[in-house]
Amino acid sequence: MRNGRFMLLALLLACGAAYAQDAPSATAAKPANLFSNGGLEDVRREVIGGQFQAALKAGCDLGKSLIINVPKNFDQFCGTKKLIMVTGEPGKEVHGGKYALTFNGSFYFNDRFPVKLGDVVLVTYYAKGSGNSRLIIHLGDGNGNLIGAMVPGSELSEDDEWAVVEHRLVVDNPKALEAWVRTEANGDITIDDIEITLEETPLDNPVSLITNGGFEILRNCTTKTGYYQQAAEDTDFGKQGLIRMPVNFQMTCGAPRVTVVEGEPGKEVYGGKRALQFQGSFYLSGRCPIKDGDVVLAKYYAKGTGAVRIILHTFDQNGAAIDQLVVNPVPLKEGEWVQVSHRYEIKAANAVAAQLRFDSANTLVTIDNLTVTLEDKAQ
Ligand SMILES: [Ca+2]
Repeated sequence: MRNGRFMLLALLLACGAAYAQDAPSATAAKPANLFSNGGLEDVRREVIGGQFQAALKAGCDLGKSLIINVPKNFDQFCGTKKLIMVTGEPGKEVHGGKYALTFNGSFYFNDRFPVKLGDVVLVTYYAKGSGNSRLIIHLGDGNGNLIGAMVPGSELSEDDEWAVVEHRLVVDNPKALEAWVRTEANGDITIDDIEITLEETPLDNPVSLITNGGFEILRNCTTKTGYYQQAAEDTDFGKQGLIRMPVNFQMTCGAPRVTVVEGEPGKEVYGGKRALQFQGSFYLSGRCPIKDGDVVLAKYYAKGTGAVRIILHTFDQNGAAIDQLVVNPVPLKEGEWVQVSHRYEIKAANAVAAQLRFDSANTLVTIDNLTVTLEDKAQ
């Protein structure tokens, strides 16, 4: 058990490193779905017996019939509390097609697909219900032996609304050759339209000290509880209830508005599908490793009516704040993307980490494709 817990901790830590690079800004043809039954439209009939009977005895809710439908690629129970196929209208009871699946707890699908070290696995599915869910990718050595797992953060769902869940996971186990899928929920969650693809390798992407600089990967949050409930009193997040925010957004610091915008590259967004629009000031959550004498370069694209800058906060090894490195706001052009660059010289013997705070002096600004790198002093 002790080993198991250590393993889990290791996996959670590995998960933190999962967002290693930004999504590429240009994509070619849509990559193939590695998940065989994404819409859950292929169903098979199961008479309650075998593992289904065992699950029923263990208290799993399989519905009221002795013959049930399950997704064709259902594999096995794993602490499943509920497993019921639902039918209905697209956009309502199901997200697409005729079928969706309501479940609680965990279970395995039998899909297997090849992976290798460095692959970036993108998982998307639609969910609604009450609670959190995620899709865990187990890694195997090619001989059927489990050698690790990629465990993303759990994503919130709310009853009245289908919302997309996205995971971006980097295969960091050099022995990994194959992967399979387990779902997990801590409430009754209905899922549909599951897609698993491998991200194309970014061609020309500088290795950035921060992740998700393109603001492509979002998480589901609610303004009904917790931080966002409080923040929503002063900040317009676009709507109330279930909202979607970049995974690397930490908190506002006096901001009348923070919303994700979607659109076309070069127009509403600079690259990819999404950008972040804000007014005021907010913190990104990631901390960049730095040290005394480093020169930090922050580059991003922005457009807006006013000006924008990043204030760099530095911290010591205990996480205590040392300093704020402040640069002048850069004036922007409305309706036109301009590249903004800031340069910061770290002059603190005890500095080990830096955090970024965007500031637009209360003007409305859209930002995208942020990278943070260290200046190469050899040049
Ligand atoms: Ca469906």
